[in-house]
Amino acid sequence: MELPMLKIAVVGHTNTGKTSLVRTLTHDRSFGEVRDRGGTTRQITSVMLEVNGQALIELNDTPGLENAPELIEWLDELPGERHDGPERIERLLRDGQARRRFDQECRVLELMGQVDVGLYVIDAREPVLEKYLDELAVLGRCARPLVMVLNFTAAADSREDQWREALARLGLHSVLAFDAVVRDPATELRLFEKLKGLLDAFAPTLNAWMSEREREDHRRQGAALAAIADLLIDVAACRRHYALKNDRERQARLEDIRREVRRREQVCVDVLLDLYRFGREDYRDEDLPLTDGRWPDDLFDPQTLAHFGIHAGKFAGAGAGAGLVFDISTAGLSLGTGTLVGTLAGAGAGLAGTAGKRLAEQVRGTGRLGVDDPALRLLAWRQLCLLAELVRRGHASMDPIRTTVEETWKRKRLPAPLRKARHHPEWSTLNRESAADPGREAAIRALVRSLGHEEET
Ligand SMILES: Nc1nc2c(ncn2[C@@H]2O[C@H](COP(=O)(O)OP(=O)(O)OP(=O)(O)O)[C@@H](O)[C@H]2O)c(=O)[nH]1
Ligand SMILES: [Mg+2]
Repeated sequence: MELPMLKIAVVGHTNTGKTSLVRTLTHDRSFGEVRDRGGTTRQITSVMLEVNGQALIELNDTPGLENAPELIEWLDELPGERHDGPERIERLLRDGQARRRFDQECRVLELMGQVDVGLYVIDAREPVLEKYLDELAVLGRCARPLVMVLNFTAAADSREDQWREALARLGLHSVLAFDAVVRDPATELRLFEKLKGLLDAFAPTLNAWMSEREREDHRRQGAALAAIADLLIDVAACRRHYALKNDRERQARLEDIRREVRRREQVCVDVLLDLYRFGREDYRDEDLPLTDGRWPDDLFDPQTLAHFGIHAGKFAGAGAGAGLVFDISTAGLSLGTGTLVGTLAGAGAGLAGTAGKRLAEQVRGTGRLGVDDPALRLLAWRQLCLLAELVRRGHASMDPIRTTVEETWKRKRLPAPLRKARHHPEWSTLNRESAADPGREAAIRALVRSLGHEEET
């Protein structure tokens, strides 16, 4: 069914965050130009919100209004038809001289005549000045519904209450508190709900758009879990070999692993931030457990494990250091440094079948290093905490997730796909450039399912 396309104009005084609002609604951080000064946007710019190739909503970003006080006087001086606002606007637009004088305003008013609704963006930190009321009076003559968007409401000096009262006095009751730089799917949804209440004919269009947003949220969460699963498989399967008895080589490989795994974790953090539209420059650290877009505590510091309440492995610090254990490929058997040389081959040979034989051959003469269970638990848990934090910004009540995640990752056995990955060094991109493998893909899918299951409980 063809849904009617809803046309929206985003209007308001200059430098109130109109372009930022369009960016937020389109989820496109590259839309237009945003700067902390007036007159940044000079042209009307349209962008389409589409579902399956069908354009549902047209958003029009506009240059800021700057000269409303003079314009309202000009309009009031026109003779005749005092109460016919649109007629007066028409006369303004037909008057060449006035058009030149009120160029910016005229372009906005012309657009208003072509849209279904206007979003009037207010910098709520500003006092309720006469010039803003003049803008509302001019826009009020366009005979289009207006929704008031109170922007900068998260600022300490926001005057939201004063604005609400002033707007109510003007008979403008469709008001929404917003903060265009904090991406918050819940307020975004409230805005579309508000439009739905105001524009009956577009209810099906707005419903379709809101469902699309919901699907997008699901897809995003799925992609985030896949990114975490990918990281965990890479790290679980990570291996470094060194010649037994060559202590210098062993130390060097240990450092390799630590460096690689830290880098790999950062890749995952960046993917998560990106998925939730937080570039390093536009999220605020106090909202997230990160510092400058990174986890502040080192993954391989025993203090970090303690901080997250995860028990360090029995042999942590015995030589390999926290987070790194020898020969993790022998079916979860952790071997301390003391027993390493003597038992490696034996442990490998003790495994059943050909896999055991292969391991035994591989371990003879070489030691292997990998990342131990506690570090893997920490790695999993902190990415899931970050994800929960990112998701929670949009859905106020996600707190219970934390405890189930915590329970699993602190105490229970590691999920089967990760235990399996221990035996598949070929699955780790930390071991080889391309780790594409059907087994790896299946393990990631299974891991996503088990991670997703926790998210839902
Ligand atoms: N803290 C905060 N800053 C915002 C918000 N909205 C916009 N800004 C900032 O305010 C400044 C102006 O934002 P723009 O989106 O360019 O404003 P505009 O209304 O399009 O400006 P013109 O095109 O010049 O009329 C930029 O520095 C934005 O980063 C908000 O809700 N909160
Ligand atoms: Mg702008």
